[in-house]
Amino acid sequence: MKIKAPINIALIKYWGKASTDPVLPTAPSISLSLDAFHTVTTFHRGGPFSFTLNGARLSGEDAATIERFIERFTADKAFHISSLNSGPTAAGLASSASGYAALSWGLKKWFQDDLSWDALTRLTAYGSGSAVRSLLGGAVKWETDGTVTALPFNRARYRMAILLLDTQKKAISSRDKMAESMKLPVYSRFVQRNAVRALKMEQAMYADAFERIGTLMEESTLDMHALTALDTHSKPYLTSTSLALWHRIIALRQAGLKMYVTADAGPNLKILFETAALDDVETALKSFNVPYICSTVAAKGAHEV
Ligand code: 2P0
Repeated sequence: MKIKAPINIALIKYWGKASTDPVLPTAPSISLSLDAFHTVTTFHRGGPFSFTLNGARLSGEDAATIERFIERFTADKAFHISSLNSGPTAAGLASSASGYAALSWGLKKWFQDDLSWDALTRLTAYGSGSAVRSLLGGAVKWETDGTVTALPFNRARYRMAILLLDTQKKAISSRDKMAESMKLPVYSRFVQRNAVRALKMEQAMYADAFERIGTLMEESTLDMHALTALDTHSKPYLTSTSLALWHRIIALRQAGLKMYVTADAGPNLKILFETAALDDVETALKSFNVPYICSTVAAKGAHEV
């Protein structure tokens, strides 16, 4: 059995856990599932159990983490799994989201096909919080009570470009960095602002109001990255290159080319724009002289292929 799941990029960021058991976020987040990169995970019958990621067998703590996750679904380990990410792994490009979404969907299919949607999403969140959003296509909301739902979204109208500034593994995991952010005195205000933004984003998506969607996305992004810059234990995720390109995008927007920027647990920028502006956006992106990929919004979340 083979399961494919898309990456997702948050427009309203998930940045902090209200609870780790079960995994619940401090504020709602909203994402778009993207066709740009995905994970394909294959389940093979017969033991001994092993997990291969991008061709290399996991060992040590990485293997133990995956085994603990699998044990939430089944005690039977007479199978092995191979998982392939089509994009870079652990570089802030949502590989853990597509990876855990494909894994949990496959585990449900093989061992617990009658598992409810709510039970599946709750189990998936133990792997990676953002993975719950890769279970669905289009725009997806993950709420503070753990609920995961699709939002109405005009998929065809939008594209997202991913600028690949640095595809090395990130120096600090988002899990550790968000824990540091939560210690900051300003963190509770971030949560309040992000919860309000999530409500406004939902309304903007209903209204298909591009500028509101883009502005709310940038606000949530900058708020999250301010927290990563305020924590003194490790470097912020955005680099001088990220910020320089961000400035160029703002200048282009002021000149009339509507592009809005986001970034996750790494320096790579993602740009939301209208499909109708694809040619003009590509001309602009080429002038940046960095590799990029323009993505459509995925119709489907995790599914069997
Ligand atoms: C997001 N990120 O909403 C945010 C924005 C990165 C920046 O969710 O600790 O792998 O495993 O639940 O989901 C990345 O963190 O974290 C993430 P855990 P996850 O997409």
